[in-house]
Amino acid sequence: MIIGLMGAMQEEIEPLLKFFKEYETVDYADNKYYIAKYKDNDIVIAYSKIGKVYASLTATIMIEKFKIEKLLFSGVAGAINNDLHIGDLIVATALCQHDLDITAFGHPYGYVPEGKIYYKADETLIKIAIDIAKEKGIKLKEGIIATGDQFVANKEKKEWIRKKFKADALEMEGASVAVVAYSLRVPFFILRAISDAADMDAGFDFDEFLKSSAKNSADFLISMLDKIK
Ligand code: 4EZ
Repeated sequence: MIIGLMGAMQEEIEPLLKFFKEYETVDYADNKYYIAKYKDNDIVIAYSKIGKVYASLTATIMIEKFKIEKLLFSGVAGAINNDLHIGDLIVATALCQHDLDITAFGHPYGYVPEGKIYYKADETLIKIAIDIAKEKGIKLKEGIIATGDQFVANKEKKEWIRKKFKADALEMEGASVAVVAYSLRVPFFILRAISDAADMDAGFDFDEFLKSSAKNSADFLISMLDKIK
């Protein structure tokens, strides 16, 4: 099988590249794609750059050009749910776009005609994650992740996203990866470790915890590879 592993930032895929050690680098569409082997599987790794547009581009290329058959995303996120603390893992059950707004025409937030507000992640991959977390005694929250092209560092904005979307965490790529993978019928999985609480201190916390939280998330993703069939 060909498995795609994706992040948004260099720091988010660095632990993956370290794990695989040997890989081939392919330059494509102004980005780099790293091709590795793991047991019987081919692995394609890339970071997209931050935001929904770059993430959509990378997810599409992984599927259409590199022919990946599952797409797993690893990275960091801002916490909304108070259960989530820095370093904690959250797996998305569903994702939505908090910055998508044509409410002027009577549509709900996060919705455009012929689209959906929520995109559900693959249940089999989620189950694998839950089983591993139980086995290893790792805290893993399941919840809704809200995506938008903004670094949220504001309590009111975060509260608004919580209320409108029942979201547990927020970031800037997940839902766009979800739309691409859903549309192209590739099972997808979005994992994040908390780097900040999307509040006044978010910028500072993010800088402080990006690396350690990105590694938490990447290490967990790696532990899933043996169970993907
Ligand atoms: C986006 N990612 C942050 C990229 C920030 C700075 C150079 C995750 C994230 C996030 N996104 C962590 N905390 C966040 C927050 N509070 N708001 C949005 O996916 C790049």
